[in-house]
Amino acid sequence: MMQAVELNLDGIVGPTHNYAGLAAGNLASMRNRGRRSYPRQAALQGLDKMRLLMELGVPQGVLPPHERPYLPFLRALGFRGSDQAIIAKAAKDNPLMLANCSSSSAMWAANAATVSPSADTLDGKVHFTPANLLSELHRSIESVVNTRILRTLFANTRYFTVHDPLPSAWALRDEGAANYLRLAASHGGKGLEVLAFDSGMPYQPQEYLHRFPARQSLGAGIAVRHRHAIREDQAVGIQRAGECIDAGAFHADLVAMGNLDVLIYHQQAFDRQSIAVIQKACHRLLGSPPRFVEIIEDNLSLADAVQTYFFNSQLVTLPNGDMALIAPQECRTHTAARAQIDLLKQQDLFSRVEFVDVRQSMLNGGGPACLRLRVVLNTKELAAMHQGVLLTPQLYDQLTRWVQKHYRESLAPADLADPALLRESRQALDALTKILRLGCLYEFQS
Ligand code: SUG
Repeated sequence: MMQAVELNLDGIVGPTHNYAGLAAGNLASMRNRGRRSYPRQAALQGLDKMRLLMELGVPQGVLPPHERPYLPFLRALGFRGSDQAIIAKAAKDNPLMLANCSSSSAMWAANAATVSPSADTLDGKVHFTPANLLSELHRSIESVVNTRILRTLFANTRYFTVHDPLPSAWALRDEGAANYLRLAASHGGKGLEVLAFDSGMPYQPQEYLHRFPARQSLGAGIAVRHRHAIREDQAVGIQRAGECIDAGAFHADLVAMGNLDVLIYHQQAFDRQSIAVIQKACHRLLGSPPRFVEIIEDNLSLADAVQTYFFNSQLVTLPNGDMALIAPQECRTHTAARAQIDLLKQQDLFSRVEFVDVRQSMLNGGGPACLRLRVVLNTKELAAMHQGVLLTPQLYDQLTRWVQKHYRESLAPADLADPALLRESRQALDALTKILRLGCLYEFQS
């Protein structure tokens, strides 16, 4: 077995970070619609979280923001003329579409792809399936550029396969690693890949009875399992309870978190039978009983879990083998959430707790774990990927200066119509591709 690490790739918050209330079923996004946003602060908060992980000794990298407003999409919808003319016309005729093309939502990298480490796949390669993000218009735009970014970072086909996103069909809607957990004895060892889904058969009527969209299909999990060629005994599906979605937990990473042999989940997250199946499969694969912890409703209600993003903490392995919990600061002052964290620490599930301030992201319904894509890589694979995105103290300083130079302090929804915003964003991204040594990545650069 080869030594492996878990690399956290965080999405850098983009220059157009704003609150347009676009995400149906995401309570924070819906509630904060129209609020003034602070892109510079948002990006710096994200970078500070990355620096913390780096200083803890956890491998950390970055994913660049996408070009926004995304002109190619507006052109595809029939808008014609110069970039400025298109923005002016969209702002007048279809401001909602302009908002959809201006979201910085690619920052929530947990939704960028599903990743199967080489220890789990038949061909011994790391497999990526970029998510098609079909359920929300503003997010579906991300998949093309996510695919390009992943193919740039993981270009070496000897080690990596970056598939196309799944076909754009409702029965195959896919939100990536936000609905995925991997349980293993060590990062480099064989893992049990747990693929959560939100509804049963593709056209089961009950999925339409939810108040909010059920974003992850069973069909996606099955397809990912096949195309990644995950070994037979190393993949298992789990259905999420519909009540979670209606309570505002639009992804599984709002009701469960895991790392290595630890799985912490809310009582209402999954049905009991599925948990038992996973526990058994995990025991068999790991050779020892995994540590499963159920947080019961009486100790932390589903509503409080969604409000604090307790389960959206990052549970990470430190270089000394201990685990650390990187929790949103909202949990620090919340009595029930804080009590659960203290209890889990007493039970030795992790030895260290860090509270992070990612409030600008939280106001759009994205916590610490939403902001990162986990990629388990062995030593050779880590060396074979693009090194320019790996965070070092120098890169952190460069990126901080870059944000301070290019990002606006604040944005109101009406500012999305400002043609200068497009110019500024492109200048910022152009400079970023040089810092990260990415070459020509965006359409506007070609
Ligand atoms: O898809 N918010 C994102 C938050 C994603 C959270 N990710 C995970 N749980 N892994 C979403 O709902 C808000 C965008 C807006 O309103 O402009 C938004 O898309």
